[in-house]
Amino acid sequence: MVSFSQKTYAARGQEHEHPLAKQLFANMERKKSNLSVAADVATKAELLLLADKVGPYICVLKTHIDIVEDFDMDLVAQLQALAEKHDFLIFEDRKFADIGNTVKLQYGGGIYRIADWAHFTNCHVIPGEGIIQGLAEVGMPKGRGLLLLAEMSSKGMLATGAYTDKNVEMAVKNEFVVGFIGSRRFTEDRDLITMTPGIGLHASGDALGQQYRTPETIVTKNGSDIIIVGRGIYGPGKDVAAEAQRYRDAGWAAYEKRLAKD
Ligand code: BMP
Repeated sequence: MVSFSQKTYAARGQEHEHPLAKQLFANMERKKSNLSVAADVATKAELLLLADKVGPYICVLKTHIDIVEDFDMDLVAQLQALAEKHDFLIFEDRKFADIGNTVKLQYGGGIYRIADWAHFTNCHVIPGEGIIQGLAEVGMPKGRGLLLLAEMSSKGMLATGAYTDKNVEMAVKNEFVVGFIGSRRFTEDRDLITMTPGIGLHASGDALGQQYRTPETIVTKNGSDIIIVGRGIYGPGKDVAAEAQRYRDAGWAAYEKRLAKD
């Protein structure tokens, strides 16, 4: 059997049973992009400007909505308009980590109402499978998808070995789960999408434990599907659109190289 990472995104989209995964793969193929930008900025204006600049080059915009100090629902409306204009999906990197009943309230309600606008969100499975069930009760009826944090990119992270294996086990059997945050392809049992943060073409890390690897290592060698890039694109003095294009091209070249491998 051909492994999922040897298939094209287009073919995987056609074969996938989850409508959101289908939509994502079709988007990636259309835009020739496996790039997600991590928009870690502190104001509404900065977030909208960044999304507008990188929009043409990305398949997914990753947000940390609780960083935005002047958040309001108009920001969400404007982000949705940009998602429409530039043809990208939205991933709120919320990293839920509580019991099922609590995450249901956090995901569907509160100030942010994440389930109303984020196509993807993610969680830690520390509390056990109930967290997935709680999030699914809110997200499934809205056609959303969940990513499990099977690994992290930071130095000394504890998501390894048996813990990572448990993530994979839970993901395979829960239809609300569409993939993982992690550094590689995790399973052939179902086509679960891996998104990888900690990507940098130039830097090797930061002062707080972040570690960077290249698109080639992550996509060509490890079989991950989407690269997530933050400060590599909008650091001081950077031409944001040019950097986004550079990472988009590097991510896509790494994918094409993977397909060309025997
Ligand atoms: P940067 O490329 O600027 O280092 O940003 C990485 C982004 O990915 C941040 O938004 C961070 O929260 C997120 N992230 C990460 O770096 N490592 C992980 O393991 C999981 C993450 O969500």
